Amino acid sequence: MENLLENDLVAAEKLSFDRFREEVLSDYRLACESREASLMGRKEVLTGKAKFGIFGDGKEVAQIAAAKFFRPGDYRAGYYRDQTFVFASKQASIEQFFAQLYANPDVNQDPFSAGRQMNSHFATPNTDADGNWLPLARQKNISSDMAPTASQMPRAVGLAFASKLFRKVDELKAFPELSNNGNEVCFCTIGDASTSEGHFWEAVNAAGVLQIPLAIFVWDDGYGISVPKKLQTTKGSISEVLKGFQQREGTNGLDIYKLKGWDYASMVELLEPAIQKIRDTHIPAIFHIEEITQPQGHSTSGSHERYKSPERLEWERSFDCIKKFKEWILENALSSEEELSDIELKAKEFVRDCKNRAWATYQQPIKDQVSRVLELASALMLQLPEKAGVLEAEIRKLKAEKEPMRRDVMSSLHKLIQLAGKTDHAFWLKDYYQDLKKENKALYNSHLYNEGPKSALNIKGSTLTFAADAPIVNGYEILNKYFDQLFASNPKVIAFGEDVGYIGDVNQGFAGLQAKYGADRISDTGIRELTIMGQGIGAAFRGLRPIAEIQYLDYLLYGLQPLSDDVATTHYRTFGKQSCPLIVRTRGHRLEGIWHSGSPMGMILNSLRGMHVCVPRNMVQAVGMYNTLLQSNDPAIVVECLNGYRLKEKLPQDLLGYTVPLGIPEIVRKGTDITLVSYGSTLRIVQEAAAQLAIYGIDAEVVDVQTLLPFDIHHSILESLKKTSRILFIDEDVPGGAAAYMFNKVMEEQGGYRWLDVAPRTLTAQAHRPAYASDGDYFSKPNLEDIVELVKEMMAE
Ligand SMILES: Cc1ncc(C[n+]2csc(CCOP(=O)(O)OP(=O)(O)O)c2C)c(N)n1
Ligand SMILES: [Mg+2]
Repeated sequence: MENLLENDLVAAEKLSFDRFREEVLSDYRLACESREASLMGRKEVLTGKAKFGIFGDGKEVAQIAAAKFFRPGDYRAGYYRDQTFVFASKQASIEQFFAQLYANPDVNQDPFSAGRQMNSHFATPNTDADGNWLPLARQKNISSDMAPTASQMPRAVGLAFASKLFRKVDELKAFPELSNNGNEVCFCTIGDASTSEGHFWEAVNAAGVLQIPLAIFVWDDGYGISVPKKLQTTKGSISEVLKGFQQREGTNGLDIYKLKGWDYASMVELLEPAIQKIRDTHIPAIFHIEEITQPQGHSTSGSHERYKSPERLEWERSFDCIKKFKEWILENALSSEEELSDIELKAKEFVRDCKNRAWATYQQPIKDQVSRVLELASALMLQLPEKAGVLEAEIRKLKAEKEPMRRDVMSSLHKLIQLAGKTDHAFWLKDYYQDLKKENKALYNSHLYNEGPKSALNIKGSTLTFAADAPIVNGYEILNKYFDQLFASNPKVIAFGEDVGYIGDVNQGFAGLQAKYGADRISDTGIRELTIMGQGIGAAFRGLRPIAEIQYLDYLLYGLQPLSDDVATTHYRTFGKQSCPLIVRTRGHRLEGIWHSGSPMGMILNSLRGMHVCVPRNMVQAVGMYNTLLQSNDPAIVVECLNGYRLKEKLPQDLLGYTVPLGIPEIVRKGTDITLVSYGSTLRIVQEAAAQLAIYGIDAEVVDVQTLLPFDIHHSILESLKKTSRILFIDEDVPGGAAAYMFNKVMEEQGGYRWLDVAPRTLTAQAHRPAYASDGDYFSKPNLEDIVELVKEMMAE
């Protein structure tokens, strides 16, 4: 009996040793394959088959170790060095990696970005084609990578913050598909040099305060391109300088670990309990992975021999993680030289095959296009023997293109169309040209916004209804009643920002609601606009409906980078695979002083294509816009009128049911003499001006555009202009800002110039920031008298 037991134990031990050995060798194989992908990837760029390459060589072993603890439900917010982590997590194949390197626009080949992103920018879908949320708790999730250094930090905070909500908010227990009780960890990766960015510090501080399951890995290879650590980081060590953030008995903060990037065994051993601790306790951690190398240098754009000393290069060679991994395997008798060489050889063959397949798949549709053009060209030659010379030259040129691109096809076709003139054949050429134009448009210009059922443009407007005895209340009370009903009816909605929680925002929109719905759903944050946006991005990515607040529009600049680089591009850069339905709530326009009166709408319009921009004239309209946005997956910013909270409005009957359609202006005063186009706080001044103009016998039509993005999608302003033949665009942005944008939309896009009797105008604020106090406002921004004067001038013209 005892013998039997002993035999079993021996057998079990042997089995577990075999499994262990198998796992180690499989890791070694993957490290070799990933390295080959880097080496061959670089060659593809240097031989001109790809434009640019950035690779994860030198980081393979650390990433394989980390990926072991990356579970279904977890998130990665990383950067361009993480190919091995993503391969190890089985979220990318090597063939897909090459498809992206070649910029293959077929989303089935490059499922991360459909050729829209540089290589090593990975992503996994968070919605299906109809915009329904996928079961994120059951899949490994990668939020689409970005190139700006440290831009992954704000959203990493949000991805981890969502776990805290899913764990702490009872109402969210109803969504097990989205989270397993908040047990998910966000794996965030960053280069050593990028920790110099403010984004990093703000994110670390926020994570330390919030206590969220965030694992930050710093891949420390000692350089940010050419600039060494001593010029990047105080004391030359990120873990050293972060010590004050370290969590201790009875404090918040983060755990800090130091690891060596070539030491496979120690990393695996340490990471297992460390990641589990994050999962269990939600105490975030930093893993400072030191002694990492970069065998091929930063990217294909330069060579590191220019800035690394011979000693450093020599050290990098001897501490190459794959070399060290191999030594460790041999020292521990887990394998033989022969077996490992065989693995290396097979890795090379495997990657070469993947690469060749990716290239052939990328080229095939283009080659088909070339064949079709050549066919058309030959047929044309028969019709136009007198032009045989030029046509032959064109055919030869296209045939000589060894690696043709879509643009070569378009350019050839265009030339052939010119040569074909009025021949019958021109029809076929033009037909094919138009087909390809359409196809390329779908490949390169689609998915800026949701295009399916979750597009905000699908949401129809509803009419307002009022009870016979509807009370007249302050604007902020409308919002307060609305948010109360919203939080009661939609468990996915959360709100946060500076002063949003305890006092219910500086204008009392959320007054009393934290006490009612809990300090997790309606919360105060530190003064950190960047990571407030990040909190919103991550939460939106995970299927919640965050309303993230920027206290005053003037401070949007602090949070603009993640909105512009991340939110506004998410849907586009993933070919519609990811959505980020964040609502940014802020208040602005028309108060006083350089930093409390801004209306930088041109800045917003130009940096946030990919978001909707709502500029409600009052709080009832704001409510209608929030309702519309909450039914869609598109992200948006809503700018409430700062001076509107104490203005009286009639309380509608059905706040939750009221929707304002986006891109549909409203005529707030009918008139026949001139069209005055405006929005937000300035609109009220325009309305007052219109009333005064009526006294002088001028009948102005006043149009509230309601949303700047989208803008007047049915061209209703043109209809007004057809009637009045005069138009003036008024706002309080700088000259050339949003008023110029509206002008361009109506004149060029809507063809408004055809209906003009007098020159169209814009009336804007001065170029400088507004001076303080009421006189400062009066002389800095368009005022009633300015509007009346200008309109009279236009009427007299
Ligand atoms: C905001 C921003 N500034 C500059 C760059 C250009 N840039 C790309 S990578 C890089 C160095 C990053 O070094 P590090 O964070 O150490 O990562 P590594 O490449 O060494 O892994 C720089 C300066 C950028 N992409 N984004
Ligand atoms: Mg570096």
